[in-house]
Amino acid sequence: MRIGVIGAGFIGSVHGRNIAAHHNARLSCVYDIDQERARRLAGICDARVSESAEALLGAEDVDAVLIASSTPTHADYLKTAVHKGKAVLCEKPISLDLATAREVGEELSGSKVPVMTGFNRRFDADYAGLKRAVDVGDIGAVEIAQITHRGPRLPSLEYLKHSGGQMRDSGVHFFDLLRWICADDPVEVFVFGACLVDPGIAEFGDTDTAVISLRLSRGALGQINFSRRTAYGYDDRIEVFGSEGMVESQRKRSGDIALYKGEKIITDGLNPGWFERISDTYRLELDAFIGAVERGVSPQPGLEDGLKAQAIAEAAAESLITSRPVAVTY
Ligand code: ISE
Repeated sequence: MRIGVIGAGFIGSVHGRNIAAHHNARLSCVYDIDQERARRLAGICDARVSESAEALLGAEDVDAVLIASSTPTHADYLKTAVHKGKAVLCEKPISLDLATAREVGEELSGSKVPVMTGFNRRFDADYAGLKRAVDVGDIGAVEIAQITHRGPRLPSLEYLKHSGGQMRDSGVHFFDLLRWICADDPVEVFVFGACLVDPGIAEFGDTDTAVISLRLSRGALGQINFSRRTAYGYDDRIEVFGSEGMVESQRKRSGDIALYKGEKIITDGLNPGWFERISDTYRLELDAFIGAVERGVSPQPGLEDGLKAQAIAEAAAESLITSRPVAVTY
């Protein structure tokens, strides 16, 4: 599969390198608004540079497009790519605002062109293990799902200003995981948020710390806690508690060495960042995308999943402002 990448920043470069290393794919071209950045990635991956996104989206040597540019550009590129018949893997979220994302969904609803939303965490082996345990009934009926996502450090202010805020940028991943693992949709959300790491980000309406409560359609409750900063690496845990048991995925350490000395046991610490913890998932996600497109089946998670997670994020962002529970409408 010949793939074009739009956006050669951090995550675009991760995707570009993964494509170039994939046994069944080739990175044919790269576009970035910063042409020097595009040249750097293209150079490493033996690809060509496209002078515009439009040229890349219409190129003969592009079968599929990976959209990893800044969030406000996703929706237009996604629509154009599908209209040109190119399969798409689009980074989350689909748009900064739900109305635009929904317009994309409506406009593309009859299309057979495969679209996948970049919820890469679904491809983590531990999270998939949790889902399996829930699916086969190991814990009975789900009653409480609890997710921790902390740190390790505040992204740059420049990134945060254009990210759409903590609920849309970070939250969407976990709203998607919650729906996927519990096989149920949240119907109501309530959020307390704060700026405890950097009070300055309040100026553009963002938060760096949040506690989110959700009610799912079959009655189960969800709870998610976020912090943009830890003093100890990336801390992520998921616990699903049910009528007949509990299943959890624990914090991941960077290694398994333990030093026994005197009265202490000193073990390896946590992964330094979220990327180190989940870097594998980007490869597995790409592999799933390529496999699905080749087999002619819809790649999962699809556009519908992107829209649903975004609807939850939107309700969460509203609750953050109003300090009231907000119903989620899909
Ligand atoms: C970032 O945008 C991501 O996509 C990461 O997966 C997430 O862990 C992080 O919180 C977000 O800022």
